[in-house]
Amino acid sequence: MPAWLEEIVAEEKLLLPGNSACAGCGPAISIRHVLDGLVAAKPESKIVLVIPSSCWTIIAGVFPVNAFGVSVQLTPFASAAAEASGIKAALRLLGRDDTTVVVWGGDGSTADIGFSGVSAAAERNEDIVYVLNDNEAYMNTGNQKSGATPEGAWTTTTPAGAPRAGQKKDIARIMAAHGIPYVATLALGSVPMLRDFRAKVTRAAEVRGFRFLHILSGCPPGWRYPTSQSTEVARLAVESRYFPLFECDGGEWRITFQPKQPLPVRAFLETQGRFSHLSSDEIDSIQAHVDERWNLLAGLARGRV
Ligand SMILES: Cc1ncc(C[n+]2csc(CCOP(=O)(O)OP(=O)(O)O)c2C)c(N)n1
Ligand SMILES: [Mg+2]
Repeated sequence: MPAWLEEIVAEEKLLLPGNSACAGCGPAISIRHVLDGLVAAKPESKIVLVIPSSCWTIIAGVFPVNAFGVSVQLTPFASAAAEASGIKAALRLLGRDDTTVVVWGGDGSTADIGFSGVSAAAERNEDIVYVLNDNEAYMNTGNQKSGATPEGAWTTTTPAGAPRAGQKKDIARIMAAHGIPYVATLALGSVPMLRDFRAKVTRAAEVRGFRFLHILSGCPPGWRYPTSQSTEVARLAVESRYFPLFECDGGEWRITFQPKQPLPVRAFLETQGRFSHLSSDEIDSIQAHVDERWNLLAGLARGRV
């Protein structure tokens, strides 16, 4: 095992055992690598985690129980970014500016209900790390469609007979358009992707100002795949270019993971029951949109890999 991976395996894990995440929860793996990655990058810094309403309100637990080895503040959807901004300002006044304030927000809260607050905090360039934990629907309340739900997906509000029309909101590009210092997309599907993931968390720890990390993580009950498959589904999302890994660092775009031989998007869609109703024509249309988005990104990155 390479030394960097041995160090990661040996880390003290800040998502504690015995928490109430579902079996195979993709975001549970992701949050461990966000928190532990921030600590590895800046061991002297404390972390305050701000969590708007989501599955993670439940997983975090009810006071005095806490599923994390860091301080946690639970908050309504719309106020997470404002609350994180206020916590950071208060810590600064107390002389504890080295504390990293992290929002862990779902796609419903970030892309939809809390978006005005997220956009305002980005526009003010608040010194916080905002993580979008994207499982592509309002999962805690039983899988309702959000702005981040992909085209064609089944949810309880977009049933198989009338699945999600229109396309997933391009939230990372929307955030980059705010001119913030750092935006990146992350997914955990393989060892090289873990390395890419951790490099982006390290970069987020180094940069000052508003940092936005968009993580795609699968939800076994919501996406309808077996609990053992979260990592494989994330790998297929990236290898098929359904979810490209890139960053926009100081305004410079770079594709950070180039699939050697891109898989057809069908390989990703086929792993999940939420897409099982799709016809070949519908899958072709999704493929065309995947290719369009990739070409747009490649244009922004202008060959930077
Ligand atoms: C204003 C408001 N509307 C509805 C709810 C009910 N609610 C709690 S969690 C949740 C789902 C959140 O979805 P998302 O942000 O994607 O996070 P996930 O549950 O998928 O992790 C909803 C709708 C709420 N808490 N507040
Ligand atoms: Mg969600």
